[in-house]
Parts: sequence; structure tokens; C-alpha cells
Amino acid sequence: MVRNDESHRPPPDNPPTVSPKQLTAADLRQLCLEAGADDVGFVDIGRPALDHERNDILAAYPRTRTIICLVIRLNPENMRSQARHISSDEFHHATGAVATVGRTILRRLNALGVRGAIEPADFPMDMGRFPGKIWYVSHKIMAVEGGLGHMGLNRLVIHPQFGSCIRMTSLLIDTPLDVYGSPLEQSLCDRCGLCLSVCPVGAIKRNAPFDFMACMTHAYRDNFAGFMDMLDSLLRSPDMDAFRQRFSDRETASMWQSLMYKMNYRCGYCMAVCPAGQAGNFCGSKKEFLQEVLLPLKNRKEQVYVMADTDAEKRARTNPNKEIRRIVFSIRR
Ligand code: B12
Ligand code: SF4
Ligand code: SF4
Repeated sequence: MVRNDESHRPPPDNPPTVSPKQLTAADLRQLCLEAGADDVGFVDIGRPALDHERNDILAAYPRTRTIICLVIRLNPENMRSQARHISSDEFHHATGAVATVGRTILRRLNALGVRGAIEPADFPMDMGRFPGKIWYVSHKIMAVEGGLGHMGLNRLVIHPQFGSCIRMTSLLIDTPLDVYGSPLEQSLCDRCGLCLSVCPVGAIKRNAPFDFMACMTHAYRDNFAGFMDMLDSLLRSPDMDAFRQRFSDRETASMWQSLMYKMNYRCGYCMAVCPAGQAGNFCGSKKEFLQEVLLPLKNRKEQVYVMADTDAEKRARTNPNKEIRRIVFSIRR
């Protein structure tokens, strides 16, 4: 009997319906939504708005012709909870979900002869480039260029339907499309100022650039900067009592949880309070929203991490509910 090698090949996950040459934006959109994406935008690698991004994108995947920006919505109620472990959990689950959907899409595209790679939603990133730009694809820029929304005053992309509460990833594929997205005509941010008002370290400003160091020092306390601060405290402390003066058991527990499980996001309030977009609106009256969401976060009793003598410290000190913790270690750039 003549053995037919073809018969031993596993069947493709999904039989091809179109050939790569015919891959249209409409077919690709349908495929992505069926795989579980809540929305997608398509960007061509050659457009001038990507001039500062292109080298990194091509370093990540040299055959990139099209970038698919993939959106998964977050559950806004989880993001708005005062119990911040609930919002951290929502972030982590959405990070997993967007990665799974991205891989499903790529597998289906592979069956059509299309190849590609995925830039993670956030971590892991390329720590070999630390403390420089450790990500290769900026999902916010891809989302804006793909027509999925604009960045608001909070520097987050605001989707017309899901508001700020979205998680994104980017797929880099080797096939061109017939049609690409373009930036929306209007931003949904009406500059209401709620994000600015709730930010404990004043990172969001009306007429000045976003202060990413202020945000990172506080919101990412249980990330690298806080970890280095912990090492510094350990090395300089003669005994456990001295260490506990600098790093309380509560802070050690938070760091332990981040290392054992996944990073504890300390903040994200600018996302929680943003009312823009259909799903992100006040869900009732503005007065109730301020009472139930904004004020509890703004007045939440918590430790706030700042570098000494910065605008962030000045701002944090204006709120009596916040216990100011000056971070000793800062990232050397
Ligand atoms: C770096 C980064 C951060 C940094 C810097 C934030 C920033 N505005 O750039 C820090 C650690 C502060 C941060 C915080 C948060 N982030 Co973040 N972050 C990223 C990351 C990895 C790249 C962002 C990026 O493209 N920046 C470049 C341009 C587009 O941003 P920009 O605002 O125009 O410009 C600023 C930066 O470039 C910064 N900058 C300049 N030089 C350098 C150099 C370095 C080394 C760094 C770090 C920054 C920096 O200064 C500019 C002025 O504002 C993306 C994941 C990804 N791969 O895209 C997630 C991402 C942007 N983050 C996200 C989120 C949700 C958050 C947090 C809410 C997390 C939290 N729970 O605390 C906060 C919100 C902060 C805020 N209001 O922007 C989401 C945004 C979702 C959305 N709706 O837009 C993303 C897309 C992750 C994801 N896949 O969902 N983040
Ligand atoms: S909270 Fe208001 S000012 Fe801030 S990004 Fe949202 S709409 Fe814009
Ligand atoms: S995550 Fe927190 S610290 Fe960072 S900009 Fe938003 S509100 Fe401010």
C-alpha cells in the first residue's frame, strides 16, 4: 500500500476561506471579532505617523506589513472599585484574555497562509533595554492610527463605546490589506478634569506633559522601582527592626504578593473615573458617580509614593488622607 503522507497531517484549526492575497479588512475584522476581540483597528507599516515606531516594530517582526490593534473591554465596575485588588485582577485577566484572543487570531491566519507575531499587552518587556524604551509596539499609537479612539487628558485611549476601560495588544502580520483605519475626527475627552482631580500625584496636567515618573513611582510601586527600594532597605538595615522602619510589613506583603502572583497596580484612578465613551458614562446621575466612584478613590486612605521635593510630593501633601512615602531609590537614566 502506498502511504499518503498528506493524510497524516493534522487538519488546520480552521479551513481557509480566503487566500492571503485576498485578505480584506472586512474579512480580517470578521475573523478577529469571531475569535473574541471586542474591536480591532488596522494600520499600514508605511504611514508617516509611524516614523518613530517603525524600527522597533520591524525589530519585533521584520516582515510586518500590517498592524492589527486588538481591543478587549475591561469590566468598568471592577476598575472603579475601592478594593483595588479587584481592579488589578481585572487588568491581569484582561491581559490573559487579549493574549489568548491574539493567539487564536494568529492561528486562524496561519491556516490562511498569513504569518505574524504578537507584542504583549504590557509585561513581559525587553529588560535588556532598561531603563530605556522597553516596549517595541506602542498600542496607544496603533489604536489612535487604527481609528479606535484618541488619547484623553488622562493619556489613555478612549474608545467610543468602551471608554478608557480597555486592554490592548498589537499583532504584526506579513500581509497587506485593501483598506486601513485612520484617526477618528474627534476626541471623546471633553476635558472634564475628573482624572486630573483624582490623580494622587498630579501626573495629569491641563497645560503640561504627562508626568510619567510621578505616575510610575506611585502606581508601579510594587514593580522594579519599589523592588530596588526594598533591596536598598535590606542592604542598609543592620537588623529586621531597622528594615521595618523603612519597609513596613504591609509594604513587604504587597511586594511579596506582586512577586508571588502578579503585580499589584496601586492606582489606575484616571481610568476608573473617566466618564467618556458610551460604556464609561456616569451610569446614572453625575452626582451619584462622584459620590460612589470619584470621592471614595480620591479620599482613599493609602500610602502614596513620591520622589522627594518634586511636584508630585507637593500635590500628594495637599490630601490629608494620603500617607506620603518618599522613595529613596529612583531609576537612573
Ligand atoms: C510605558 C507605559 C506606561 C508608563 C508611562 C505611561 C505613558 N503615558 O506613556 C507608566 C508606568 C507611567 C504607565 C502607567 C499606566 N499605564 Co501604561 N503602558 C505603558 C506602555 C508599556 C507604553 C506606553 C507608550 O506607548 N508610551 C509612549 C507614548 C504613546 O505615550 P505618551 O503618553 O504619548 O507619552 C509619554 C511617554 O512617552 C513618556 N515617556 C517619554 N519618554 C519615556 C521613557 C520611558 C522609559 C518611559 C517609561 C516613558 C517615557 O512621556 C510622554 C509624556 O506623557 C503601554 C503598553 C504598550 N506596549 O503600548 C502601557 C499602556 C499604555 N498602559 C496602560 C494602562 C492601563 C496604564 C495604567 C492605568 C496602569 C495602572 N493601573 O496604573 C497607568 C495609567 C497612566 C496614564 N494615565 O497614562 C494601557 C492603556 C489603555 C488605554 N485605555 O489607553 C496600555 C496600552 C497597556 C495595555 N495593553 O492595556 N504605563
Ligand atoms: S476624565 Fe474627563 S478630562 Fe479626563 S480623560 Fe476622561 S473625559 Fe477627559
Ligand atoms: S495611574 Fe494614578 S498616578 Fe498614574 S496618572 Fe493615573 S491617577 Fe495618576
